[in-house]
Amino acid sequence: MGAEGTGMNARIGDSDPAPVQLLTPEGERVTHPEYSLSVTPDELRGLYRDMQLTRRFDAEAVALQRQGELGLWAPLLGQEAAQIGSAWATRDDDYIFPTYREHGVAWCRGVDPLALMSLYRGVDQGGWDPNEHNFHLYTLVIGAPTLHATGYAMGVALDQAESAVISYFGDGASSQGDVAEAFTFAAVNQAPVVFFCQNNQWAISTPVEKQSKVPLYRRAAGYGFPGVRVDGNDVLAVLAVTRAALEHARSGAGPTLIEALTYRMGAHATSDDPSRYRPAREEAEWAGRDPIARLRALLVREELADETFFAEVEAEAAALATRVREGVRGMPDPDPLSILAHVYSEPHTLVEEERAELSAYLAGFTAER
Ligand SMILES: Cc1ncc(C[n+]2csc(CCOP(=O)(O)OP(=O)(O)O)c2C)c(N)n1
Repeated sequence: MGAEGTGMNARIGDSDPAPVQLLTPEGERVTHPEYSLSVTPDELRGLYRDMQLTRRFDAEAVALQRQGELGLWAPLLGQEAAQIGSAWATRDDDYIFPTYREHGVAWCRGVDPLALMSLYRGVDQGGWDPNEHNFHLYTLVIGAPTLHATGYAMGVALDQAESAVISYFGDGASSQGDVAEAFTFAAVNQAPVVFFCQNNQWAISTPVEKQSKVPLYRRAAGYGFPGVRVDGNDVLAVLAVTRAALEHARSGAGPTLIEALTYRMGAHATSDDPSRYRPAREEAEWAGRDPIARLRALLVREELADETFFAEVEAEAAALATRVREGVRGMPDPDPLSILAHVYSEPHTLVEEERAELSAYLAGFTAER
């Protein structure tokens, strides 16, 4: 079947297979000739819970930014299935390179949402210990993490470790030279890395048609590794496809490119207004493909969850929002000099000079009072 028939992306040509799907928008499980997934009812409820809690604290972060408590926030609304599904596919020993929007992946790796917010509040330069979670710091330079991930994956292979690496990036980032370099290096070195592209259709105001003449997953063929397109709003399909790609990497067979077709339902960041460039009709269409509603429909259809379960998740989400709100408001301002604390691992004369200059400048404020 041509992908156009799926209504997923009218811009994709007839020769492309339909994106991998294991759960229809109506919440019905379907089979796929190449991908299957065995999940317990507990796991299905766990996936739902993670998506719902992530959505809740993401919404809270947007509200906090509007109240002036955060400098900026990049909402993940709409991308919960792509993130939770792919994160669930990773093992603890796998290493993850996120962009700046991977709040759901961070959540699944045990990174506290408050740590993410401390970065966006500007009171912390990172917020978490990457080695504690095997989850690298957020990177705002688009495309760059694909290179970091490839280098790291080559190291993993040299160490003969049996883990894999996953690198997140967007449809816009796919146009960066860094990504082309990462693909080449990963391919020729058979690096154990999965390139996970969340094609959320827009790179700020630039639509995906301006990024590529072919569907993004097809780019992989030119570099000599497999590319697969998955329905990014289907958490089960994303889990199955990412799990297979990570296994492929761990087995020494090299990289895979996954293109998860999804939609950024909110603004690119809180400084952006998508109504200025995005058709309302398109937004409405994608609202009908909500990833959380889809899994909820399955849970209801198969009687795997009742109203008590949904109410419990709601209550947990509300408690998380409260914790996040109070935590953000209570964050102390950092010592201004701490910005120079980790420039080099050893003392450095230039840094010391800057520290003295900044100290004198700050002392001026006290003297004036
Ligand atoms: C190297 C670089 N160039 C430009 C920017 C400015 N910029 C920030 S986000 C963005 C668009 C990214 O779009 P995409 O990769 O599709 O990811 P999304 O934000 O949609 O998740 C751009 C151009 C940047 N951060 N880094």
